[in-house]
Amino acid sequence: MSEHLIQIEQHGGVRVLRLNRPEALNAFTAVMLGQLRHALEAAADDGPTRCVLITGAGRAFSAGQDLADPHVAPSSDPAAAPKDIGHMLDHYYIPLALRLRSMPVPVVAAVNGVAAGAGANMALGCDLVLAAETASFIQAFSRIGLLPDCGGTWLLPRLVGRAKALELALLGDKLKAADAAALGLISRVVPDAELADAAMAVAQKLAGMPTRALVETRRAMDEALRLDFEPALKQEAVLQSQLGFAHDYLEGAAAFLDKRKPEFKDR
Ligand code: LHQ
Repeated sequence: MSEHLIQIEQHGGVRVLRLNRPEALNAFTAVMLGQLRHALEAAADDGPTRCVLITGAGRAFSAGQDLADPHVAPSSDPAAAPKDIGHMLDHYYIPLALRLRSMPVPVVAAVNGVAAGAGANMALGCDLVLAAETASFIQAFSRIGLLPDCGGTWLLPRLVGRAKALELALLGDKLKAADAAALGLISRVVPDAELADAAMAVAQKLAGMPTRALVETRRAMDEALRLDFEPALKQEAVLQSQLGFAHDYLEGAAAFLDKRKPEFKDR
């Protein structure tokens, strides 16, 4: 049996997925990416799980693709044909990025240390991103002759605008967590010692909320980014109509009127 490169814990409705190759700053190997995909599928299929929290073991969140992995490492034999590293994207990163963005529950990233390359963009693809004060984000791709992947070219300009997105991507400099928050790249920075508790509190709060409404909000916002104003208004009406027939709305509105705490259960 292969090692547990993704550690899985359950805390009530929160499924914690911990990237677990601390000796290599949680750099992704093909095996690890496969385990992460499997863990996300399992969380998506698990009814009681109402929020996923992704974090890293040790001092890093993730240093991105493991550059020593045989799938991408340049051959020491100059006569060997170059590898097509695009296969890693097609087979591992693209399905993973799509899965993250379409999870039936909200996904929180707790960035506990450096997040570089695909590690950074995997975090930025989550719904809420909290970071420790000493964490950092590096679009490390340009340093090694690549371009931002794992959604970077899509996410960065949308999150921070073209000028800053290009600055981050072209220079590949380390961005401190506080600067990432000031730019609007992430949602919140907390002292290192408080990250685990703060992220769990956010995840537990989300787990107690009307999951379907949260997930439709993510989907509607992603979709609205490519819509004009009027189609976006119409999309809201269609989705709101659907949510209006669901248990959680009926329960939420009734609980408000009854002055009691609602019990949400849709997923
Ligand atoms: C690593 C790595 C690493 C292997 C640290 N690999 N070992 C997709 C598909 C196809 C192809 C390519 O790419 C992609 C997407 C990508 O993600 S491309 C970007 C890949 N990532 C990087 O280029 C980042 C490389 N790492 C770094 O620049 C530094 O390690 C950072 C800035 C993250 C941290 O620096 P330090 O805190 O100084 O730590 P360190 O460099 O000393 O690393 C500690 C250990 O982790 C070290 O191993 P060692 O045996 O010497 O202790 C590193 O070799 C290993 N490690 N990143 N990506």
